[in-house]
Amino acid sequence: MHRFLGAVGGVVAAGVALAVGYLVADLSGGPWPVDAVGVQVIDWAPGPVKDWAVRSLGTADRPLLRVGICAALVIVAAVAGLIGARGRRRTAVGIAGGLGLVGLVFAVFSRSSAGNLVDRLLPATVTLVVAVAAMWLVVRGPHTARRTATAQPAGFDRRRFLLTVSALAATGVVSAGATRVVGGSGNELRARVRVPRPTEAAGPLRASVDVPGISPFTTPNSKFYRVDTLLQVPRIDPRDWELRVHGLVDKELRISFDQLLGRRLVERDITLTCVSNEVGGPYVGNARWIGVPIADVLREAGVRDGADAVKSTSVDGLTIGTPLSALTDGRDAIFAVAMNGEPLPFEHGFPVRMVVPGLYGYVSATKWIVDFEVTRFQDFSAYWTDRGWSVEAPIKTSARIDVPKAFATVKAGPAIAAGVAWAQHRGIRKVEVRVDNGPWQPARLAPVDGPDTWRQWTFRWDATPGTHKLTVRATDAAGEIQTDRQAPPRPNGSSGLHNTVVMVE
Ligand SMILES: Nc1nc2c(c(=O)[nH]1)N[C@H]1C(S)=C(S)[C@@H](COP(=O)(O)O)O[C@H]1N2
Ligand SMILES: [Mo]
Repeated sequence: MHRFLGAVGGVVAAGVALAVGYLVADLSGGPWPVDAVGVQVIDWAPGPVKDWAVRSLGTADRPLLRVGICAALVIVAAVAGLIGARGRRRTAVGIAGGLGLVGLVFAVFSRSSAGNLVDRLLPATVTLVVAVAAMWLVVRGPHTARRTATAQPAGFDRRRFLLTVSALAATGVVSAGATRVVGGSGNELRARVRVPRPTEAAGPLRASVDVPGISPFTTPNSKFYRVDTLLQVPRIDPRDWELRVHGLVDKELRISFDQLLGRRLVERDITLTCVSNEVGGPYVGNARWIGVPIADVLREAGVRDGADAVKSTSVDGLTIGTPLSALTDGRDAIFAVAMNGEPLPFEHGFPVRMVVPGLYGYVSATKWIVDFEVTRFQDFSAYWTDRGWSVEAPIKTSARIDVPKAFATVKAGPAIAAGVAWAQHRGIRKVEVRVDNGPWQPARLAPVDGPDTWRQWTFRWDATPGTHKLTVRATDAAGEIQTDRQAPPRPNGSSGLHNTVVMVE
């Protein structure tokens, strides 16, 4: 019986350590040891595993990774508690300490949202200390009574054990609760930032097409897709933020957040797309951004001959390589500070990120950017290209059917299909829909201001009873028809036509 209790005690010891560590991580901004391990797992995961995770888990992959690591910990902690209950107390405490040390090592070496070493070490150190102390408190219980001369098994002070474990569990629960109450949501950091008035404001938004189920022209921040490789979102204090511009430039620049806001600011609608988006997938969104033209900054720094790329780095050390030409050819590439009328949400790069029309996010849209180096592609490789994705990745012309949903049931008679199409920085000229194997018929296009956003489309058709397949294709402003050749996201973006099967009755 008390072996089982030992296992329970081990789990509680691990739980309290993780809970207290989480609170410290939240307050300090340093990595929770579980996340430190998780980020390294992400970096080490082979490409196909990552692709699978994105494909089948989507944004649930992050919480699942946390759960997986915690589950592994719980099992080891249970075993440690069990061993401790059988009298090998030092081993049990040693295992707890070993696990804590692993967390500490990963906190030092894996990518992390924390800038300085103290913040980095704090949560893992506290977790380690609590883990060791809690495990010791748990396992000493069964062995308080000395073995008696009659060689009876050690007396087990059940009451004391239960008290200890309850106290530990309560500490864990209180820590978890405290995280919710006093935890740094970081909201005050964003609240202090006033959305700057753009030097060049965008025109009023045209009314979004209003078919139930269609993607609105502007994606609300809360619905905007998120793709990155951190478990803990950085919460950078803008007062500590600085962008270093260096490399093949005449003059190095260091730009503070206030200085950035003091520069010429443009407001633009730009659609972002992730290279991992499958045909018809959700990793695309459109927002109204305010930011500083990157070309202005480059002009001030003075680009030297021979440069053809920029290597940008986010606070956690992740790197992205962008063709210099996309930043200087007149398109609206910006250091964005606002998204849909708000300071950037933390998940989307607060306080500053890059946005470059026409390029997939992994080669252009650096969130939490802190370093901007003008360089040559031959002189570096970036995070994603090290993992098998193409060095250059313009966005492929795509179209998506939002309504009807796949396998929806539709009433016979006049029906409507609707969705979005995008070919950033070229623009969409035409969208066509085909019912079954019929002719391609033009869809109606919503007005847009420019080539850098997606375009909503609607299509009226006469639904006849039976099962039908709707297929959509777009043509970009250069007259290039979207290819029907199917390609997976890797290495430079999916292609193929999106279709939806509907039941008409
Ligand atoms: N620092 C950082 N920036 C990043 C990434 C990342 O993993 N880390 N992912 C990129 C990718 S792959 C995409 S598609 C876009 C997504 O931006 P969003 O999460 O704001 O939609 O951010 C890009 N910027
Ligand atoms: Mo992406």
